[in-house]
Amino acid sequence: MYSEAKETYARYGIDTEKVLEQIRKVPVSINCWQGDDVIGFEKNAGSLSGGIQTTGNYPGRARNAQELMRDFEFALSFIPGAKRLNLHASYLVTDKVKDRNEIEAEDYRAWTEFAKKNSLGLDFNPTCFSHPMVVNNLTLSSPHENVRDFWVEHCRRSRLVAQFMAKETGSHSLCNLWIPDGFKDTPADRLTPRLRLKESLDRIYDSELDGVIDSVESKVFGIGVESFTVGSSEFYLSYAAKHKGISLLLDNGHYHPTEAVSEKISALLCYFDWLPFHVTRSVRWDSDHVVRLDDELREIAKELVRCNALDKALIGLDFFDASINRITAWIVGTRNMKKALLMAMLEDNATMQDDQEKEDYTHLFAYSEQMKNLPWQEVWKEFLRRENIADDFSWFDDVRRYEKEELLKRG
Ligand code: RNT
Ligand code: ZN
Repeated sequence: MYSEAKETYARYGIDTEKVLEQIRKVPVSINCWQGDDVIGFEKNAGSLSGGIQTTGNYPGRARNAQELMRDFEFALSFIPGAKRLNLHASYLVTDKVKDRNEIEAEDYRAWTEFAKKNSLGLDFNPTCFSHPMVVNNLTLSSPHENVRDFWVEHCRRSRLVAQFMAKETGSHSLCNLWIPDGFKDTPADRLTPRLRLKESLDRIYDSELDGVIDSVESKVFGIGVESFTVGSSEFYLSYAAKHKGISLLLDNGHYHPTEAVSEKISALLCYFDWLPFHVTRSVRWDSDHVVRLDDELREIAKELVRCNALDKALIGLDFFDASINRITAWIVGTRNMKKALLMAMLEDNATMQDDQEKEDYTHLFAYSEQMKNLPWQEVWKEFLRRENIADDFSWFDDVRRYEKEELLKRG
């Protein structure tokens, strides 16, 4: 079946062997927080706040680092190609009681060891939510100096942790900042909080760090902070554009419903060296559903391939669904991202781009629909086989077995 598909693709000028070589190398950074409902391992961990929400109570949530690592490794065994792990500061592994403004590289050594063992790159995020120092939904833009200082310190230390991760793994580390800051109801002053956030960012990003790629993540609204978001799209886009070394992270759940992140990629590519992502799926709001192989996911992947931007893209995932088996969520969500990339690589983009330049929109229209008839599934299955992963649905039985033998025994 694969060799037939290979011949079919060859007739369209696509070398599936080259594509298989290429797809293997594109890393996807898998979010650790799908495994435990964004709770983390702090000694006094509270409930999730910051306007984001995990819903569902499927059994088997990872309750500690050992369980999360075991679950993650198990999920990895069904995901082909290069992988990274995306961690939050709240997933530190230490016996000590440490507040967020006290974290150190050592607190994440268990993760760098884990990453080395599993050939993973590591990405990192300061955790500016689920904490009593989030006062009235504000962190870096708070009117209270002590609140701002606390979170500036946390973010500065987070960047040092990312630097440590980069050094240990020999790969870069994306350090992405997202804060929940906003107001439930219409503010009287939108400017002052934004100026304070700008000042806090300047304190956080006062020097470039080896191996660290810094990014800022904007948002429209959160639950309980519906009327105003300090770190809006225009705010962070401008900040990143004006500050060397800062990138803008695109989370496709963070825009108005008819805005498409796929449409923004080429615009940012004109100006930025790096293009970090939180790929997610929003259903009616920023609901962080598990990524499906849907049209927008495919369009994002197509843009990256067509713009020849795979070496600039830092593809990370951001979903957390507690209503289904969490390992299944990791496997299917990550595979979908990779499938979308593979499908994009298996289109005859050269001919279609040529159509556009020659203004032959009729051929472009018909030919782009014809691309949908090509046997990408056979190439996907070949990809799995070459990675020693079963090419059928049997992985699901393995996950069910793991659920029975491991997850259901957790309290
Ligand atoms: C929230 C942001 C943020 C978080 C994670 C946990 O709306 O998307 O990226 O989801 O950092
Ligand atoms: Zn996000």
